[in-house]
Amino acid sequence: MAALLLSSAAIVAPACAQPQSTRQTTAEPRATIDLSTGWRFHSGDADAGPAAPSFDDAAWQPVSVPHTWNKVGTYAVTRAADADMRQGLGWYRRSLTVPAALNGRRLFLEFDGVSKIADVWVNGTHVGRHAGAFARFRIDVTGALKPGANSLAVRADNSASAPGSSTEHVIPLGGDFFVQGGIYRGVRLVAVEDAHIDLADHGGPGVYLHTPKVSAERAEVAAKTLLRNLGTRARTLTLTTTIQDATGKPVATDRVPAALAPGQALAVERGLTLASPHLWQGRADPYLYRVVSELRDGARVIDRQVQPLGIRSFAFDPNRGLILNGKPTPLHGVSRHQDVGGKGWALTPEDHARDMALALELGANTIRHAHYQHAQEWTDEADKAGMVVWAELPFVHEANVEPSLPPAPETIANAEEQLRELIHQNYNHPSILLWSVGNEADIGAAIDAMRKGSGKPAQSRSMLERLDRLARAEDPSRLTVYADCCEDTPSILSMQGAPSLNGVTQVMGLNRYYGWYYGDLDGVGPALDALHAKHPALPIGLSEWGAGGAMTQHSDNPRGGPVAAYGRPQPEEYQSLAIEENWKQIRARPYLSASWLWNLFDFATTMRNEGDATDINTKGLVSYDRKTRKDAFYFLQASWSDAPVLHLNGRRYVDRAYAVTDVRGYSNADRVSLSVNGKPVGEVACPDRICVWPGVALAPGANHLVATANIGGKQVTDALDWNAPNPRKGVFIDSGALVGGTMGGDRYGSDDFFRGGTAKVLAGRSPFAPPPKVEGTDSPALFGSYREGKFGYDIPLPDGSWTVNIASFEPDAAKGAARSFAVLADGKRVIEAFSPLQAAGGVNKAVTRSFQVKSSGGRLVLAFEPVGGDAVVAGIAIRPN
Ligand code: GCB
Repeated sequence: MAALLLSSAAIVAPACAQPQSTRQTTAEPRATIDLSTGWRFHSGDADAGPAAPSFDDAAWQPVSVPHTWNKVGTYAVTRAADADMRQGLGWYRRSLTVPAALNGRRLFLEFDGVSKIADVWVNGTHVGRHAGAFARFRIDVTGALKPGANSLAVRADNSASAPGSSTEHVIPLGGDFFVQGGIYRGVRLVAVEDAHIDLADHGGPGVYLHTPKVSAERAEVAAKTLLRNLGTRARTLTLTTTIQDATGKPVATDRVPAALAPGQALAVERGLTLASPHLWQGRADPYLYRVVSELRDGARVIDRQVQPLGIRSFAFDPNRGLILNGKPTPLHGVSRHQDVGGKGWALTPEDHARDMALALELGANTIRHAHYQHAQEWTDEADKAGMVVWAELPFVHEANVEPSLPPAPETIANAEEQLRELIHQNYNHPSILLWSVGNEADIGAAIDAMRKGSGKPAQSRSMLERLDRLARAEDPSRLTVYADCCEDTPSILSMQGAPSLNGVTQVMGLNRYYGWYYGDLDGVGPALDALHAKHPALPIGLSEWGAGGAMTQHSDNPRGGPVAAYGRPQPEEYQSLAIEENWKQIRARPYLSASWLWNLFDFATTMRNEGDATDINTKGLVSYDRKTRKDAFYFLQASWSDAPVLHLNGRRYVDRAYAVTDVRGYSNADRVSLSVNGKPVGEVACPDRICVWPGVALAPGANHLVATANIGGKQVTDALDWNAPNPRKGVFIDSGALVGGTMGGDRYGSDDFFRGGTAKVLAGRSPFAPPPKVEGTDSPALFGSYREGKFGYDIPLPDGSWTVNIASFEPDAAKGAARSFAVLADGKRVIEAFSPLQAAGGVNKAVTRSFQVKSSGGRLVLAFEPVGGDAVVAGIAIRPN
């Protein structure tokens, strides 16, 4: 809406605005002066009263807004040297020249977002404070500004929310994202007449539109316009409301007299009717009308507001999902956080447009705003794109900075005001169908209890209920939703006895990470079925699902390791597998109204140091800088989009560990052909959009792989280049590991070529505790994971004579005494009964066994057979004799 508001404005800021030019078109009723340039910035508090007009800011840094002082998140296992994680105060100053043409007007400073608390001074006078990082706010500065030059100072405060801190009662109090500081969205001065369309309504536009009755023949449009007269004389005015079609042609008009006494605020409620309305039908047809509201004094327009209007009806059915304008509309999409690598939260309209273009390219038709109010520019994009939007209040993880305590009244009041702002400011976006009043509001107490070993259940319920009631009262035309973390999951957090908050809101959102934080890769379907049966009257949305995808960690077989969460390696191939498997379950459940993959983009969070990144959550389909689409992006694109998709996986896994590997890709073609170095490998079908060429032999050194397909009569290709090792120099397998590595001078690949057994990692006593270290080896990393049970390996190996070295150890004191196993090579027993505990003389001590083999037929088959207990293998090295 900001864009629309600005388009009606006439005073435009010059490129360098200190002092700004005073160009003005007096014909425009509502004038704005853009204040994005000419600021000086100082990080931290400043001693000598920077609010004072006489303060000398010459030494401060010249900046323009949007601006943030933070720089968080890097794809490296250590923090970047130029990372800036400061949480606290940041000062901004600039001068502001009020042109003479604005004499007699009411003047408002309008901020689109200052994080997390803003204090504003004009000419040394404190004119206002706003607590909340995500909403627009306006301050009436008519009395504080004088004609000519003025000084403007803003103090932004993103102090961490801790007991006794300035942000103790300003939500969010927790969460897996970094709250960046600064004036990170637009700022302007707005000038109106004394009598105007209200600017003091929780930052909202003052015009509120909805469509109570919609059919193909007729739509009723309800328009509520808030008028205010701040002047001292009574006014007899007219309010005209005009609906324009997408070409700008008026299609319905309403005119009503509006008498405003001095100081009076008036809500004018009118109904307009449209015959044969063109409906807003999501991505299929996101048709937008505009509503122009004009306040006139006789023939003179004294204020004008322009708002988008999408005409649609909708319902969420517990069994059939979203019904949009009478049509069942299955929703599949993504969540989005608002930060971008290199820019943080300080985004331009172009950044928002590029992000939306990526969501469209993916084939998403719904977006969840994680976990707070997003910029107007972004939500305007969503309206135009036809995305269905879940908009969210930042009530995340806890209701009190001491998670086991009930919410403080100040926190509830702040959350209620942020909710009013969210709803009022976004009311006219047709894309928004759901107001989320929270995300995992009970999890902070569960984590706290887990860390301390005891604790009270979360006390967020009463606050969630209040917020839900408020949202329903503020906007009965939409539905409320909440994202639950844990009900009936095998998550360690649900074990902490947190009572479920499901059933408070009208739609039940479920954040579920099967095959990642807990459970099996195919666990999500049965879990959703059970919750659907338990809450039959509630429509369900899968509000989060996904897995981490580190772009520099790779696996030849992502089934070769256990669930990768909690800081362990998270190769890109595991993310792909988790998304493939979860999606099979999700798409088979038509009762699910929607699913939102977590997340469209990698994002900054100082809670994490995992995968190949520091301060980044790697669950994005696209990298933090938006430059790299991970493999999983193409799987979902092939599943969701109508565009031809053909993608070979593994672009970032160039230096391969094995000379023989499965080649995988994603396509919506019926069949796809592969060639390696110009030689055809074969044509395969791609069931579920997944194309697999098993056991492809690569040439030592460079390999050029080309996939081709015909999709809808169009020839499509994709190609990539890999380097393969020479298998005659040896094969090295890191058993039970999702990611290999170079150990003792040898390049080990991830676990592969195995049959049976279970992959395990050496775990600490809690997800937060470090794992034990295995002694007696130069390569402890090789022992960080292992394969256990009765299992075998069928290893592609050139014919010849080899020495095989098996690395083992005893990970478990309780099982050690009974454990012994035999090793067979090509069916022959080469080791009779091997006890790692006996051989090593203790638990977590490395031990190896070697034997000679002659391979034939291009493979070596190894079997590990329990004699007592389970076999344990940490690594296999095969070297030529
Ligand atoms: C969640 C949270 C989200 C986290 C995500 C994760 O359940 O709602 O804020 O970022 O999981 O990646 O763990």
